[in-house]
Amino acid sequence: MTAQRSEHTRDDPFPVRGMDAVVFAVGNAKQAAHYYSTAFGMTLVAYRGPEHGSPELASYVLESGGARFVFTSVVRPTSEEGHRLVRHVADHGDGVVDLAIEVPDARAAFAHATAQGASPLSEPEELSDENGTVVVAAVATYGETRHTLVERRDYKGPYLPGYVAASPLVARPERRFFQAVDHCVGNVELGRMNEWVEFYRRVMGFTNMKEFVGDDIATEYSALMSKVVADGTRKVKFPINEPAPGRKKSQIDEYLEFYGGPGVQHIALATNDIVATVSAMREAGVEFLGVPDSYYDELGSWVGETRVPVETLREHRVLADRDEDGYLLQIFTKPVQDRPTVFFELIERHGSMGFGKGNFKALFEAIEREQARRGNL
Ligand code: TYF
Ligand code: FE
Repeated sequence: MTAQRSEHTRDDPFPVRGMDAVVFAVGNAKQAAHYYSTAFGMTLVAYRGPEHGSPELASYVLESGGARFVFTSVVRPTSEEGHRLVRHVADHGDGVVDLAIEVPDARAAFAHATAQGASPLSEPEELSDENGTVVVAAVATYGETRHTLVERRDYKGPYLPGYVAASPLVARPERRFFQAVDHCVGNVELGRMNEWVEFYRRVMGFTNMKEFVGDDIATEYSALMSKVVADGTRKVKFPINEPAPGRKKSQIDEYLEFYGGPGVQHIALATNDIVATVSAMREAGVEFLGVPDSYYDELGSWVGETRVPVETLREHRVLADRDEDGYLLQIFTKPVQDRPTVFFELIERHGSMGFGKGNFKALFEAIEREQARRGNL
């Protein structure tokens, strides 16, 4: 109790413990659970469905270290929530419905957020089972995305009350592919980025990180603007993109068109061996964006010493960037569904707290090649 209370300080009205889960609404959660097991090396740990008193929804909870994904699909809609999720999948395709945040006190977090103007979606509610008690509440963010605020107290169950422990669908990989969610990126409409940055500042006390994509980069390389907000501990980082007028159709406009509005664009996953992870995921059929060979001809001269030599980065098409704090290695998947919407990033950080600013040109050109291939440029 004192430990919980001590996280509340006068200067942090909205303390967070980290990301609790990324929750996806999909057409077929059973198959999604299989894909994220085989292709992302994740492990099924919990399930809730018709066999266990939930006739309406089937939800699969997968973990990789501290990263937790939940895949929900509708078996037969009966309630308001079931119809909402049916509509979400119809309107947006498979996508993220909830960036759930773990907080020390969900009631206080909800009260603060709503007092600061966040739209309440679900009042604080205590959920209990034999494993303990969890308090959850939810507020709205961009598009039809929400933030559930999860207070876990001493909860010992595999996820939330109502879920049962489940066995892995396939053998666990020898090595974890990734161990945490590094950041979650939202795409919002033209001209709305600053409003959402202000939303996170006001509602959650998040602050601007210095990295951003301004007009200069937007018009020269691509057509987007981006700013990053984060909590005081930087465990939760939310970049926000908006389309910008550019030479070509913005990748953000393509997303907004195919997603049917604002939503989560990419989830970045922290790994400590990006080369091994990319190799394993490629082996399992995951497609990554490629950069031209010339990127690596120049890389060696400015990026300096990295854990893996530039020739290995070249072989795996991994990007690298360095700033005053250190360096990072990163790579991006192609969209993981038929709609050109949600994709993933793998990121291996060595000191750098950035997002790969030095790669924006190469990355955005790679994305544009994919847009052109799809006929959306
Ligand atoms: O999260 C970021 O800011 C980086 C860069 O469409 C980025 O991963 C920004 C926009 C985008 C793809 C990547
Ligand atoms: Fe990113």
